[in-house]
Amino acid sequence: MVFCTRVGLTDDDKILAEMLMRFSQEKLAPMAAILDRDNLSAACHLPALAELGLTGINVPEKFGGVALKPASIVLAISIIAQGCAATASMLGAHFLGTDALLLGGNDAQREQFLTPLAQGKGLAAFALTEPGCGSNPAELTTYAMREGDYYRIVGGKQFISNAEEARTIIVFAKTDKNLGNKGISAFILPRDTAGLVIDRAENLMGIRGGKAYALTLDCRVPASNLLGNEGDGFKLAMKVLDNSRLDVAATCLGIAQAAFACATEWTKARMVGGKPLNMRQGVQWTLADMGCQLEAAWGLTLQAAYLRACQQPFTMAASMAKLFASEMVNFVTDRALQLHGGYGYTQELPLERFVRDARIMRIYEGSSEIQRTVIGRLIAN
Ligand code: COS
Repeated sequence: MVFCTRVGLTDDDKILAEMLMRFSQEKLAPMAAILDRDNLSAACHLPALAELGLTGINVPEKFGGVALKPASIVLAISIIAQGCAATASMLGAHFLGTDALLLGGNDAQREQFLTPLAQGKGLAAFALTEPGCGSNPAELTTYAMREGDYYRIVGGKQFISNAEEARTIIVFAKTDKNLGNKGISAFILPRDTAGLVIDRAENLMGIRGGKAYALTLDCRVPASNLLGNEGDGFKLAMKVLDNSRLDVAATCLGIAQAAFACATEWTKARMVGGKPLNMRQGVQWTLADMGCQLEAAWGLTLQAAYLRACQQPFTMAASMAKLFASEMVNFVTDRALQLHGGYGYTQELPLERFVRDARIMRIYEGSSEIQRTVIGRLIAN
């Protein structure tokens, strides 16, 4: 399948795709199994990602980025994920933090904090989830109290990707305990802030190179580190998540593309009863179902990217893309493993890793159930 013949992609995207495909296959793919097996951080790839401008593809040039259009961002993330899903996931978490600065920050905050992140001088992280709340951020219990020219932030966070490796963490905290989601504010927290304690990384089933940590906070940040006004945090998080759901869909496309490629090659080469596996009707039907699902997910994802590029509302389209692509990648990786038989279940081949990597896609950055809630509410209204 040729990426750049897809609707919405251009000749420039073809050049981008060829360059990234080389990087993904030559640099990322050979390391992917090692990061997974040895539980190492994909942050080892940060210098190379920065050199290619990938740390700032969502950021305008004015703030150190390279400002790709949304469809090109989808393309880029999908190609990174083909080589190493953990690296794509780490970049996705970086974009959560940088998008928050871009959408919620003033120019002084962007210059100070966003520019070095876009240039890849460090990673960003986005600390919304807590031990007691993931799907419903309105229930978060980390508090921020104004103390003169500072805010004191006290609480705990859970499953925060990139936290240990980050240069800057965007932290969400209640500035008014009585206002539900309208009492949530967002703060810029430099990683070296005193009182920030980062626990050891979680031992994850998949995406093991995309590290996630628990945080304990009793920190002070300058009042100028507040993003927007007090109470703006929830809507900012929702806007950032609209973007990030496209990034997750793109990661799903990349993992599924890699699994599908393995399946098509394997079934062509594997002989059963004197003919290649892919000459069997049952196998062809499985490949057909996988291909249809993958193409449908591409369609939904590029449609959402198109709406985003046109500055049209794209919340529903992003949720549809994330929901469908995350379910799709679980289907495609499962069928790809099945077509490989016993070999697929071994760590000699990447199929079992693809299956493990795919599983979190239905959970993080809004579970499938949350996406159905977002879509269902928008349809009903
Ligand atoms: N963009 C901008 N504003 C949005 C928005 C979006 N995508 N979604 C909601 N809002 C606004 C609403 O318009 C509403 O504004 P007003 O109060 O001015 O009317 C406000 O935010 C509250 O919206 P809503 O009532 O829908 O909030 P809920 O508390 O019911 O939120 C969902 C429901 C499910 C949408 C939300 O809690 C959610 O997305 N949860 C999942 C969080 C998540 O993905 N966590 C993963 C970890 S973070 S990496």
